Amino acid sequence: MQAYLDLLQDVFDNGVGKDDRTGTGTRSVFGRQLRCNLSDGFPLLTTKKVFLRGIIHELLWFVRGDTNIRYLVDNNVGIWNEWPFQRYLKAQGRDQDVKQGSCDWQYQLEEFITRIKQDDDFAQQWGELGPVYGKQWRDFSGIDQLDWVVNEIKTNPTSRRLIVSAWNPAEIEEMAKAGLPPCHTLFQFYVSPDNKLSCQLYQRSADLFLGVPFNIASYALLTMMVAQVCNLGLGEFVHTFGDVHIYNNHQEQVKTQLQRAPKALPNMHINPDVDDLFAFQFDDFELRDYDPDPAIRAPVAV
Ligand code: THF
Repeated sequence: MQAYLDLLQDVFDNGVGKDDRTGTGTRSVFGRQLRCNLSDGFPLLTTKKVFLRGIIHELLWFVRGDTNIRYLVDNNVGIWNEWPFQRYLKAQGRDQDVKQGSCDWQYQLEEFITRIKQDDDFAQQWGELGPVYGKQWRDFSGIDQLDWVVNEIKTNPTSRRLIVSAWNPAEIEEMAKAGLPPCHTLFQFYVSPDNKLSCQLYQRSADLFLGVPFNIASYALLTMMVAQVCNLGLGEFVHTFGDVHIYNNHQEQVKTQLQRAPKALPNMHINPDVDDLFAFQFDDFELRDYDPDPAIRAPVAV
């Protein structure tokens, strides 16, 4: 994962100050690419501990076509909580009074999440993120893109059209209302002549410190799952970025991380009996030999 650290250094050194939607401010560059060979080990950062349990649940949640945070909340994964909470506060006209990150905000967020857990009607109304990833992957204007692409890889592996798009212009407005228009916008699979599966992601906007380590691991895992159900070996994950940025409130964390040296990558073991992309469960994944440096906490810009 030296490539990730090099990109972090690049954006840290060469990024230019740029305002953003969240009001946090960033250092940003446009157009970069990372690649990793999936047979070298599982690309999970070792220079900070990454929350893999959250990554696996989030991916299974996308693959299920789910867009309500209820499933994540039930599994104690909080990474999508802030967006529905913000919408809830806004709907009540309280978004100005309750300042993000304050004690009051923290307390009210916890109360909100407890209600999502316990009250089905409340969860249905307020836990919904709109037609985000899960919806587009499984039901883009009626098309189940994941099911389609797996079949296509199996029956037509030389195809150059093995694409799944989360960017649905007709529904962008609706995504923006409750959650976010997709940051990881489109991905393409590639089957090499020696039967190895690669995947390239185009990410239009990338929170390099917080989000990207999640995104890399998530797409690496998705590629491994698709390779397994299609009986293919592992090729590369290619990660192409549009606006790649470091938030101004992540600078100290970035410096800490850049002082650390990467260790050997861990290995991901997937239950070999699963042959259906939609049948994977949390317990089918086991990470071995992961020996990371300590986690580095950072706030997420909403
Ligand atoms: N918005 C922003 N500003 N950054 C993002 O990375 C991002 N995402 C998703 C949607 N909008 C985004 C949400 N994904 C964390 C990780 C991924 C997220 C959101 C938050 C996060 O806080 N990670 C912490 C640990 C979390 C925990 O332990 O609970 C970390 O240290 O990695 C990117 O797709």
